Amino acid sequence: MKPVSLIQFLIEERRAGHINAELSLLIEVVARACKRIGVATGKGALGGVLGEAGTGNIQGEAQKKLDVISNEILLEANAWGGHLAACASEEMEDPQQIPDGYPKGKHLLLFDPLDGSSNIDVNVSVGTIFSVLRCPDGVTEPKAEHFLQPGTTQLAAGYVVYGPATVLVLTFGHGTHEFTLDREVGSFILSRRAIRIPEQTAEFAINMSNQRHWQAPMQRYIGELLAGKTGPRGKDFNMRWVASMVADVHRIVTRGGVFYYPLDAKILDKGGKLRLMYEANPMAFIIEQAGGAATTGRQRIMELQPSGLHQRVPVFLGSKEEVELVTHYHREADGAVS
Ligand code: AFP
Repeated sequence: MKPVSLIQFLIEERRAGHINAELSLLIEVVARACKRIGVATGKGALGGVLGEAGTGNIQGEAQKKLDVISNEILLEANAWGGHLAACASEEMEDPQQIPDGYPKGKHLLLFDPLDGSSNIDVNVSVGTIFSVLRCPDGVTEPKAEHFLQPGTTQLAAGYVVYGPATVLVLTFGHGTHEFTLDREVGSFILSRRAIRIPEQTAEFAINMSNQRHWQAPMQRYIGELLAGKTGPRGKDFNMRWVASMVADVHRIVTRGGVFYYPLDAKILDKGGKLRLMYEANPMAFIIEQAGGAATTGRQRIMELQPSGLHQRVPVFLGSKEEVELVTHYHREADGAVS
């Protein structure tokens, strides 16, 4: 089979009427920027890119040098691309306007420039996550409120994992597709088209060290998984936790499974750990387009009306049957279902 490059695939999507020229070119710019981030992360200690940047971000987290470098690479690439009205990042409090003198486009881009940054210094896979929205008509200087659109309005979502291989996973709402970077040629090549995630799984991902802080429905559900064959589920379950959402989700996109970051007593005041606009929504779109499910434990993530650019939410995503069961346990506990 002749290899299909990302560029060819984007042309096919345009011919199929799934995307327009501007969105196609925007994805090319984002993919190119991610190749540069991949080069920077690949240098490790030799590139002087490990360790703290000495600055903090809007999340109140200490920034890693590569958080700052990745953010700058994405901002710079998209400033002159001409396909954006503005962009928003996990690393910045407010949206970034397109500098005067550069052409503006009709799209809004949200991104987590380097997800899993606490894993960088220990050489574990990290990634970039992005989501594309339409800029409301007539808006020339988009503010945070113009980004607050439900996940169902996303035009595109994707992530790039910087691991042993550099892999891009992408959806425009017509299936989820995977591209692997051919480092010799420097092109992303289609490696899996129209991915389907198995509905059943025996593999779950959660930070077990938070167990004592979980709410009762989560204690019940995970308790049943851990009881395995001897418990009500009648089968054994295995656990994985990379602590890079992008890597844990890519495992699920590759072989199925579930990923949970529930609400717990430690993060109750924040509403969750993971960010809705540039972690939960894009991952939910990708997972749903591959036949999986994504909820907050109580409702479909993509139907949430966002209330803030850096809003946090509980995340339950992956193989449909398990996500539906754990969501049922939460809704049952709320008395929303019997
Ligand atoms: P960092 O980007 O600060 O490393 O956070 C990673 C993350 O947002 C997500 O990628 C992980 O799934 C989750 O946090 C890990 O959380 P714990 O540190 O609680 O395991």
